[in-house]
Amino acid sequence: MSHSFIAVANIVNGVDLDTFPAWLRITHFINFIMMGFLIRSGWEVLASHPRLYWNNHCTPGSEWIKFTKDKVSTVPGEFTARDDQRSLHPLISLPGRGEIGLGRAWHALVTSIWLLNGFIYVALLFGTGQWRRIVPTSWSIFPEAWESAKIYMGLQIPSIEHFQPYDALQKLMYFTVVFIVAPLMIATGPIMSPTFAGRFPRYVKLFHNRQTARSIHFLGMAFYCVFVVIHVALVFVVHPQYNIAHMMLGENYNDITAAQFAQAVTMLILGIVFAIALWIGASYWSLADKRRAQRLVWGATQPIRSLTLDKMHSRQVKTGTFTEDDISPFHWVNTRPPTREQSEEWVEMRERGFEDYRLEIGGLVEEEKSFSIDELKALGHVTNITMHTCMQGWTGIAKWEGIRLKDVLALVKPTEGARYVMVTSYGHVGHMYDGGPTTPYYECLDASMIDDDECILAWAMNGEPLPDVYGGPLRLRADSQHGYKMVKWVHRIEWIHDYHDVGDGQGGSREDSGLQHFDARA
Ligand SMILES: Nc1nc2c(c(=O)[nH]1)N[C@H]1C(S)=C(S)[C@@H](COP(=O)(O)O)O[C@H]1N2
Ligand SMILES: [Mo]
Repeated sequence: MSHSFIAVANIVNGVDLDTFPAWLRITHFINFIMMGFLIRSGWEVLASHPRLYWNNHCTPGSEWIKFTKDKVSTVPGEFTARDDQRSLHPLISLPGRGEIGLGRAWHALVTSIWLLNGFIYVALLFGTGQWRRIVPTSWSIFPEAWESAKIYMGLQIPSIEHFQPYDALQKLMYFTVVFIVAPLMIATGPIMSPTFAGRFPRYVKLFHNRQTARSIHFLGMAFYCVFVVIHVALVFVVHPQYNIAHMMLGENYNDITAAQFAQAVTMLILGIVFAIALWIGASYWSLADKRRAQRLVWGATQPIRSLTLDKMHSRQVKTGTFTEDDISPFHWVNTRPPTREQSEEWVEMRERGFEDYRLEIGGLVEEEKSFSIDELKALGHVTNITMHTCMQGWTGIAKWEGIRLKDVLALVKPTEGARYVMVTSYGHVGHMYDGGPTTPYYECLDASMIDDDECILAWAMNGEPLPDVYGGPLRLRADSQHGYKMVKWVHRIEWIHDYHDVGDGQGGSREDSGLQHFDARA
């Protein structure tokens, strides 16, 4: 490899493209660290439903790619979405061990930092004229890139003049990374949120549907992984001294001393070790005290959610996003119905066809009340065709019939201090936050959720009485939120003062043991 580079002054329109300014090197390094975090936490989320589709129904067998050999029975409830979850090692995912709640928390936090860093980078790129490095200004970029490609295909290395400032192929690649793939990731990311997807159904349609958006988001990640491998390999294979000197010190190799170059190499090695230590350290830090991680990592992005998602309500019904034709032929089931050990009462009621079921409403109310399904039916009746989004990633569309929660709550008078509504199931949570014996599944709702038009208590699904596996005889549907808020096999509804006083104080079973975050929307 040539050690003496021809010094070419790369001054274009008065902008020096020969040196890398400090801001470029710093944002590049921050981006590198954040990409590692994003990919690792993204894998955590993906592992919780390791299948990708082009259709919203997520019908088993219709995946275009899956990372599991498990066969899914098409008898609902025989093989659940929980059974399908995979747990990854903390060395490769963030945090690992199937902790999807913390994985999502990290993904949100790092996205915020990555976005901020990216905006600063792009602003400075245009502000300083450095954009000429990566934005092609002439169609000749394509034939030039083809020339470079031919050189690489012959296992040769283009001469150094090609890289001043950038080789055409390199320029095209970087342009794609920054101005095509990153915007695509930013555009598809919010669609993963049921709140956002429910609020902006027409926006989702730009990407065909939510699962298409999820698949594109996955492909963007795959692109980045391949890019990083090729990019890093080429940095070290093609004129490495030139690249390392630029990346670390900003200067041309010819302009620095041997000692400075040694310093650049040391900085590079330290930088990489530092990044890897941060990535893996974040996993073990999270797993060492999950409650602390849940509080701090979710907490860091709560102000952003308060200003955005928490203000949104689903408009799936109002806009008629889905019709009878959209109903999913197969709808995933997450947890199985209560067992006799969990609730003798529910099992026996089911044997009697739920004819003596009564919904209890109590807590901080002037007078406790209870209602049979028939009484509820007489009080109100709405039909909602909506898409269910589980935070694991799958979706399903169904027609739900029931009564709006707020109409039921209007039948009791809350007393002073009643602020939240707690919905408790006959069924138990899968595992407890403290590893102890399981207790009934519950979720709390705040004022904005209670007031949501698409928050209903449903007794029928797709025109049939609500089947056992889907929460019969009565379940909650809160379609402005993730599936875990929608308690199945509802036993009791209570007005409470503060969710910190119930369960383990996090706002629901999935918040207590699944490390999700209590807020109205996510
Ligand atoms: N009682 C109870 N309700 C529950 C759950 C649970 O474990 N127990 N899981 C929740 C989650 S995470 C999801 S995604 C939905 C799944 O509803 P489905 O099984 O009807 O598709 O139920 C929610 N309601
Ligand atoms: Mo879920």
